[in-house]
Amino acid sequence: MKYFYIIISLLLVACSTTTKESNQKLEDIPFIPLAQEIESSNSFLLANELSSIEIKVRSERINVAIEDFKIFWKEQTSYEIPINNIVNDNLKSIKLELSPSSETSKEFYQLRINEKGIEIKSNTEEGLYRGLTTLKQVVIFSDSKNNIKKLSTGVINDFTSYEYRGSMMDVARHFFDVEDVKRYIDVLSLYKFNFLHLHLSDDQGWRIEINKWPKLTTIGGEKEVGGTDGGFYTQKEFSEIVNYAHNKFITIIPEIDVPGHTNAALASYSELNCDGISPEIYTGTEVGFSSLCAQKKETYTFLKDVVNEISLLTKGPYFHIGGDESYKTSKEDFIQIIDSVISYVHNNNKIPITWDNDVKNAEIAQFWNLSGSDLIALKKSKKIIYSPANKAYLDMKYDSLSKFGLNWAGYSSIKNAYEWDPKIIATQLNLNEIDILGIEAPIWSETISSFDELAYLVFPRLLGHSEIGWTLNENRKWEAYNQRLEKHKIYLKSINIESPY
Ligand code: TNX
Repeated sequence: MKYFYIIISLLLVACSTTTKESNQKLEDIPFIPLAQEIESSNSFLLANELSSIEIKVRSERINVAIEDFKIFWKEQTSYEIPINNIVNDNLKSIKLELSPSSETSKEFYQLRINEKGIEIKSNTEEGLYRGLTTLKQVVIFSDSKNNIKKLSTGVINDFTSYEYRGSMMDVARHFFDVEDVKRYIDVLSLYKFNFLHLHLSDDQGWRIEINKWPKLTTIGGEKEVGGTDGGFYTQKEFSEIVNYAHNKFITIIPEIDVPGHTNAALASYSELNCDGISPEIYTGTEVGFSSLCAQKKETYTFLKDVVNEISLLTKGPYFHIGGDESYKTSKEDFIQIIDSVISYVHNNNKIPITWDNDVKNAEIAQFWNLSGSDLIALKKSKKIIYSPANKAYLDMKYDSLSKFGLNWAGYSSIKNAYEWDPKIIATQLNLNEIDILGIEAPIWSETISSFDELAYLVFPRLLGHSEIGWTLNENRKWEAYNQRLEKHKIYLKSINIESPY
């Protein structure tokens, strides 16, 4: 009798596991960001049955993405999958197709999984790439049967809510090398981010080589917060980052913050200072004490050279010129310097972005913290990028126990960082008529100096911002998101990204 019960219990366990396995539906995959429409059908496809990846697209970037996907497939499934440049309808394969359609939603793609294979279609290369990242998440989170991934069938129709989904890395307060930036780009791309803003200069460091002004990096790049060795990107290295990001459909936005936040430049060249004397290198964390000199002609030569050289190295349409916390610059001087930089940016056919301080002619303002004059500036701008510090700043501590981070904008739990809607903030500020380009989550680096420390603050909150940027607000629910997030934390851990919560 005892054996009878044991056998029955074992059978029950076996049945429940099989049922659990075979019951996973496409809509059960914990997508982040959540896809807009998921229609599951009740079947599955075994990963080892897929014989090849077939692409009908002539695109350098898609080719690179497919090569990368091939490596990913091997890691996840243990199977090799060859790439074919012709499409054979009889083969069970993964097919990528650029197909003209009347679909106008930005970055729209359709991912179809059925017993005959997998198909991703889009109007644009960008849409295809986003579809490929969704397929990656299907593979990562699919159940296995006898160690073979079982991909649930169904159709996903997906598109983005906002055209700008960004993060910012402050490489000035502490320097992060090319490998760190690439590692960050890898994760950003899996979560459908499309912009990475690099804060390349500040009081504590100048991080990009400028051929006409070499001391910016030899002197201005030498140190970082706390007085440890800093660093900088050579122009070649910066181009390497730009290209790496471009192949992952992420655009790099360079920022040179002026006229304040310029101690590193002022320390490198005495002629940029009104009194002709260079200040000491600064390794503290105060803000608002430095300013370029509006009365010196060298200031404008310097700014023009910097904007020209960096513009040549970037592929994207934007150039961020800072403009925040210039407490040592008079209003007239501020306007004179900012207006000049805006014209240099325009001369390079780029669009200037500024922080939301009172900047005339700002085409795009990045909203971070509100005071009266900032609101006027926001109203003058044509477009807004939302980064409200109390929601989107990844350097705010989670709570009083956080090992790193600041708390001037308050603590920001994972829930706090997820539960907000840019449109509601726009309504509260009476900014309805202004175009919301999208959102950006900055990670300032006063308190962090390595990738692991950065990861502590960034993950998992960054994933919430990916969903706010991509998924329609009515489809976002905290409880459901939080359950999906649990699975992503396990995945992130598997690629050595530890999050504290
Ligand atoms: C505000 S946001 C700053 C940065 C600091 C950050 C720290 C902005 C435009 N300026 O200089 O690093 O707070 O949270």
